[in-house]
Amino acid sequence: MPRRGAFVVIEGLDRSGKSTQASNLIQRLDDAQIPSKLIKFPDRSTPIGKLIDSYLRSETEVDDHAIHLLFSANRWELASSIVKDLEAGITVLCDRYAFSGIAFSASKVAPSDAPKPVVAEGSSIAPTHQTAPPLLPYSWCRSPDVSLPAPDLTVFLDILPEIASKRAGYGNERYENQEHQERVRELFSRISEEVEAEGVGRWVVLDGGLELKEVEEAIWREVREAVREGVEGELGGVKRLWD
Ligand code: Z5A
Ligand code: MG
Repeated sequence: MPRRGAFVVIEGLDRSGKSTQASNLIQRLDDAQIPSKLIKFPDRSTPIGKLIDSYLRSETEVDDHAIHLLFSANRWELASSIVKDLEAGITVLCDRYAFSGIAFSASKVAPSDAPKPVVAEGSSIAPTHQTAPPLLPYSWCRSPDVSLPAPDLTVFLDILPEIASKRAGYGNERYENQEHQERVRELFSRISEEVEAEGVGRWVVLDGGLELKEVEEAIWREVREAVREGVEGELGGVKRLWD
């Protein structure tokens, strides 16, 4: 089997520490003289990325379907260079990927359909909540990313939305509210089950609420193993998402 770099994705809820850990990790890879590259989605530097940036800052309104396709197109812009780097022996570390795309879009509900307490006036019965229907079907959200390069390892940083909401910068952009984040967390759980069932690489859940150093060490152990598998030819060729 060919030797190649490992494709490692860091996913997680907002403010779970993905970008902090990704930059620490790239430094460690560099120190260990492992050829590596850090990429991030959305990549806000491309023309498509600039549109996405404006949408996330709520400066532009874009149809939910269209913005989902733009997030995916933003990944496709880099797909062939990811494969080229992996085949050249470079480990590619990616801060958010297609799993964020599915989780954030499939968790959208119409504002007027948001769950409301259902209780008769004067009733002593505790309120129940209706589940609002999703705006975009889950399978539709998955489809534009079919055939993108598949990660060998996805590290998911789990954190309770109420803890994440206390971290710096929370709430500045679209989607950064606890209700949406709860739905996103459920969607990530469904995605992780599919990744495991369909053999789309390894999915590891780590506690993003721990001390920075503890999280870093736990990620490093997983990444080192993925890099070793790549060097020793155990990863095989680059696989494709959901194939
Ligand atoms: N999105 C989408 O809809 N569709 C897609 O296809 C994709 C994304 C790819 C912007 O993403 C939005 O795009 C995002 C998903 C959606 N929506 N929301 N909401 P982004 O990746 O550009 O978002 P960001 O601005 O980088 O934020 P983030 O990723 O949510 O944050 P983070 O990278 O996970 O956290 P951090 O910046 O590393 O850390 C946040 C703060 O916490 C910082 O002050 C750290 O010092 C602190 N921190 C980090 N770790 C710890 C620990 N362990 N303890 C204490 N404090 C910590
Ligand atoms: Mg980040």
